[in-house]
Amino acid sequence: MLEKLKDICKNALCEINECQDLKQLNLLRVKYLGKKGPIQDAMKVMKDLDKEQRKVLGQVSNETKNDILEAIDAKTKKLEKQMLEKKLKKEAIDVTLPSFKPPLGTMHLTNQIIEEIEDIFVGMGYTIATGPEVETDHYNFEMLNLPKDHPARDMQDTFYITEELLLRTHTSPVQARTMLEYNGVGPVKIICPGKVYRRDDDDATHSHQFLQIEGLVIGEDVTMSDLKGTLEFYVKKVFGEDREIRFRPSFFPFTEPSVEVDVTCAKCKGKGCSMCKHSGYIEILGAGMVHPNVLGMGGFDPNKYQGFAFGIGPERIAMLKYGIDDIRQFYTNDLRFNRQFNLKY
Ligand code: FA5
Repeated sequence: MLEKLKDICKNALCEINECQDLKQLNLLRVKYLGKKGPIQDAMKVMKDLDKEQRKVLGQVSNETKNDILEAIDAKTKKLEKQMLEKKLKKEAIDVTLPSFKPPLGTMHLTNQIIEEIEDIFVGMGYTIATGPEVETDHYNFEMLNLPKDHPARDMQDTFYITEELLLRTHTSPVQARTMLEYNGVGPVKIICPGKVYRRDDDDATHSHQFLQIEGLVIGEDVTMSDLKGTLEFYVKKVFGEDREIRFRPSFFPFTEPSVEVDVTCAKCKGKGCSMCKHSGYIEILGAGMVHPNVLGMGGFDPNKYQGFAFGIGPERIAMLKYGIDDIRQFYTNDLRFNRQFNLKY
């Protein structure tokens, strides 16, 4: 029996030595050390042996098991080391190779045009104000002389979140917020760029989300000619010295008088063509003198202070400046479109 165990051990060590993968090694473990293995089988004669013989057989069978186990453990470590070395060799990186150049992004045209307009107004002494995009009915409408159920609310179809909360339809609520911050003491000279939202159907000139830049000036001697001079300066800076503006009477509940501002057409320079529908002019923004009610609600004494305000649509400015024929181009993120206007960076 002892000879048989010796043979089993010899065979096992030989097979373990030749084994070349971990899966096969595990099968050998089961084969030799499992319940149905040859060592367990050899132990079946135990019951027919006397005490001394049993002791010797038990000792030898334990030694055999330990020898096989040790050989399997040593082989496992060896195979694992070999596998790791193979993997490391395969995945080795040549750190001296030149790396890939990540493609460089560019500033989006809407951001460029906003920066350009901001620079013009900051150069005239304006500071930049901000306000929330999720706005209250109170600031978006009521503080701007648009009480609930006022018919002019229809001019700006609104995304309501609750009855009191909405996505701002214009940047004009920042006028009201700014006035309250100044506690009725002028002068005020701010612009506010930001996103606005309207339930407009998207088409070539309308988007349900677009940008506006609000302007607000309050002082003790502010007149309509200050508004005109400011906008004329701005238009010439953006479009060129040869462009003229004109005021057309309009209506906004928060300004009185109110105007739409047109600029001479880029194509025909005011003579009239198909682009400007033969009027010679293209509309670019809404503006007016701040309504006394709005000044009053904002904490300014309308007998002491006057102000003007305007609301620019920067996408429409960019469209006119760069000949873009569809506002949806700004929001579809076609990189070929975006890359054309990498003017600044
Ligand atoms: C207003 O939103 C006023 N709050 C502007 C204003 C401010 C007037 C201060 C007086 C004093 P209006 O709805 O006309 O006005 O919008 C202003 C500009 O936003 C438009 O001239 C246009 O350039 C742009 N605009 C309006 N609706 C859209 C739209 N759906 N998509 C893209 N641009 C738009």
